[in-house]
Amino acid sequence: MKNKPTKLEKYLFDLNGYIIIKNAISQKELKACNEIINDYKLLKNGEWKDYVHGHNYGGKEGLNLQQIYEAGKPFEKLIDHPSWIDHMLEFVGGKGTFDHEHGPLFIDENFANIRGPGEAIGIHSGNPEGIQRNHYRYQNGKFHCSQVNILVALNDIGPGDGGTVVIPSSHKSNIQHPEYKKNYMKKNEVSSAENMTGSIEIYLKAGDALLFVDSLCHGSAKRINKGERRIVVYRYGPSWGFFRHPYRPSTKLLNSLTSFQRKIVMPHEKILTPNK
Ligand SMILES: O=C(O)CCC(=O)C(=O)O
Ligand SMILES: [Fe+2]
Repeated sequence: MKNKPTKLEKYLFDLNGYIIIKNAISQKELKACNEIINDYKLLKNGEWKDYVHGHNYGGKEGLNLQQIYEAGKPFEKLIDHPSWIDHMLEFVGGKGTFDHEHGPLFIDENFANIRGPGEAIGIHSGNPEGIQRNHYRYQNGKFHCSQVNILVALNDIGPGDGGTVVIPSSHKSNIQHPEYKKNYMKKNEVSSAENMTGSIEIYLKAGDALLFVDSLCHGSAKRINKGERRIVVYRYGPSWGFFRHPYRPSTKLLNSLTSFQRKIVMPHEKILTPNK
């Protein structure tokens, strides 16, 4: 059953720039995703396994498994998961306009992230940056966001585990946070998100998801505990968006998807050329 965004969720998303969806994926789905991650997590930066790429920004952000939607059915299911697909349609918006002609949505990046002790992603984003790709807009009673993320916890994320940190409402802020240091992608530097005034750390149970507009100022706390934090992130925008990184879905994946999923992964299924 599809989980439609409630009036309260729409209110809170508009107000804060994020909502939490409890039990977004089932225990069975969680187990299946984690078993697959066990097979991929030994990838090093720059290495491939099948169509999944080990990736890191060069700092202490942990390992990204880019193109995780290539890693099997449990990750394909996340493309249009009933717990959040209607939220994405609502918040990215464009229904009933020409924006939907070639597809309702587009995933421009999808990855799992595995992070160990001492690792974090520093604070980034925020409305004052004014970036087109991730902007927040509400007009004429409708949402028109350029990028909305679903971040699913694949294990419990509590104190010391390196939870995602957000500055609520910063998707509407007009002033750059005076404590903001834009250094999260520099080598060996992690600007701490958790100590910023006004920030809150989000704790999630395995299977819960954080849904947020990417212009929200966010990052993560540094992991202090032993072990690893596992999350999956899929980023949704309008069908006319483009891939963030130079990855493309494999033919194998495209052939395995439903028509609706294919439209989200590769909006223009049929390319028009003079020869066709
Ligand atoms: O790791 C997190 O909690 C946030 C991830 C994130 O914001 C990103 O990868 O852009
Ligand atoms: Fe981010």
